[in-house]
Amino acid sequence: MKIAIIGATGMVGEVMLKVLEERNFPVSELIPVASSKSIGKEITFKNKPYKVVGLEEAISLQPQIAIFSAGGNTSLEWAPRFAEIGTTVIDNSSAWRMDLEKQLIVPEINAHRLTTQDKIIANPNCSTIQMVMVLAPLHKKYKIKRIVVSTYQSISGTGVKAVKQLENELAGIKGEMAYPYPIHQNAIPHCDVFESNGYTKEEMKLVRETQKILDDKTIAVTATAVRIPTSGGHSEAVNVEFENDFDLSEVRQILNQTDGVTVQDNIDVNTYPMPIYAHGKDDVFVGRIRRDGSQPNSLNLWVVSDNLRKGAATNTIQIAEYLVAHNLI
Ligand code: 2RA
Repeated sequence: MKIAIIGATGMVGEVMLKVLEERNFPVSELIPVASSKSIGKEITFKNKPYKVVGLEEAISLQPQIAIFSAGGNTSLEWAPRFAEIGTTVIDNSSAWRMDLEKQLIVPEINAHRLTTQDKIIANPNCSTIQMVMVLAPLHKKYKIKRIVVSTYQSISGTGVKAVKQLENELAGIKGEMAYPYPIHQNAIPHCDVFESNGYTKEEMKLVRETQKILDDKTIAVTATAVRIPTSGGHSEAVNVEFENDFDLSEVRQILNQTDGVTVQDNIDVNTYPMPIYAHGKDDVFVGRIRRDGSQPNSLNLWVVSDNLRKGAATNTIQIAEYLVAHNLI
């Protein structure tokens, strides 16, 4: 497969290259792409050096697949141009996620919707992916009525500037700010920008994308997204009300049998998911599974995942693997 990685020198792009190597994706030719300031830089893939190129050169090389992680504006301008020449685009930005003509895919849940007609495929937001990975099998069994989710999001979701801000704060250095406030010893209830309804875009992604991926607009979702000074992954406290009652042991059994989900849930020995241990892994980890006695048919869960891997890079590459395996490219 001739594959282009658009944003190859960014945090997610670097993880994409790592995951392509780890999963031995059939790359016949790699085209690492970045902005003009990075053209000519050298990256290493499978112990071979590659020169970073610009978008014009990349499109002239006619890749079969182009995985984008370069921001919404680049995706809006370039994804259609690559699709026009027959490239299948998998886009990690929010640009195409809510487009009615585009698929929003978590392979374990809805890859079956993909066809050869899908030339621009949207990768969901990291905090959505980890939540629906756990909720999709439970929705199938008990039908979700309402979700209340609070997220505790890693600074890595914001990017290099945020990681640098925390490093500077820890070192007592005044530097460039990725956030309006210090992040060290803080929790900032402000991920992405605010919308007119008082929610942030990050919170509304959880609402809108969950309904699209689970294909059910009757699911009520409300979210609070908070940035915290961790680097290993996003954590989420999820309260879910079902239409139907459930049995806790059956819930655990369903989750244990779900590909890509690992149950870590034994309070007797302090076993529960934490980003420090999820970091670098592809599974979504779930624990603190307990009935919410304050209302019928309701469950509390704690969900943790590496937002750069299953929340971004790995999910895009699993989509590419599905396309190759099902001859959709
Ligand atoms: C964040 N999910 O964590 C967003 C984008 N990666 O900031």
